Amino acid sequence: MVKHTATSVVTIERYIIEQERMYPEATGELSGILYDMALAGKMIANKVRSAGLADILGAAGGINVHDEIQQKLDVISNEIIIKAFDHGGRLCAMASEEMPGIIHIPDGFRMGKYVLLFDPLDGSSNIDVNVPVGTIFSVYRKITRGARGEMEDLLQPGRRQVAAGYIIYGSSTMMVYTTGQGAHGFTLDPAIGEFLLSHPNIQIPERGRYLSVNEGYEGNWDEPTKALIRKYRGLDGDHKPLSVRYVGSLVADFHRNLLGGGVFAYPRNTRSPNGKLRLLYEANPLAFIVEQAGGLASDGTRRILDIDPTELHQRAPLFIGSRSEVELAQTVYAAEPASV
Ligand code: P6P
Repeated sequence: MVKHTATSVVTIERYIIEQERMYPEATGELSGILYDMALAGKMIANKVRSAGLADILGAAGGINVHDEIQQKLDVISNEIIIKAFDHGGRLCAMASEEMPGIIHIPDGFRMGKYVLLFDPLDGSSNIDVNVPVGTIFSVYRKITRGARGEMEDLLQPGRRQVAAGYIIYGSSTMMVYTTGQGAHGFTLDPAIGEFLLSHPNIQIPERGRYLSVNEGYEGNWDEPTKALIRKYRGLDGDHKPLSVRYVGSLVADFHRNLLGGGVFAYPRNTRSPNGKLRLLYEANPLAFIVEQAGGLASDGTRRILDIDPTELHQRAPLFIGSRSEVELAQTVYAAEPASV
């Protein structure tokens, strides 16, 4: 693997090929999936950037599986990703956070040996107020017999991911991905339409600076959670207070903490006993990335990547980011288990 620095002019395509060369047995299919996701990200970025201009803001009127008003860009982003992948012959099935069930590859198209799970536009309720949003994705190898992908291929624990990443549509568009060889960031140069290596081998600081949590739910938290958040805020007298930064868009909060150090917490609460975030579409891919960057991801007691999923849209409480802060959450809940 060529040693790159943040000043090397390296496109994401070239970086993917260089990583592929580390595996003599590689067929190039996984590399193709990463190329196609980068292309889909550029297309979605173009739509998001122009959202304020064309009259595509506001609700599409559709209702997604989580009874949330579906933003038009959610629908468009979902279609962009499906169309980018349904004919490439690399996948045998897909699943989207915006759709209820398995997305089969249309008859007549070649089947591949991977499955793709994605959240096409997480945080889309923030679009109308110009807050960063993101696409999140996960790739697993097919484990069932036969050509066609099955639900069992999608319901794998996060530790079996072969790749994961996100694209953040913020002040700049960035793609961060891992294939298990570190986490790497690429920034889109809109003048040439290329993602260029900007953050090789990201390492999250061991101790956090930031706390990302919606304190509006404090009245719905159990006692151990209240005690944990007090520790994060330094109110227990034993811990340095963290600066609270909460955008309300997971990818934006996660990305800032990944680069600057911090913890994102979405605890269970009496309104959402399993938290709000989805295990397969949000927690697992970001957990793979953060562990590759030297951080941790837990539901408070279990490593996120070790949770065995039972349904596509199951939720999980999430504590993700710097090792020190996630370990503190595990210590608090080990002493007094969550009671909601
Ligand atoms: P709350 C956006 O709807 C989202 O799924 C994540 O992007 C974000 O982190 C979370 O919900 C915010 O949830 O309950 O704090 O508004």
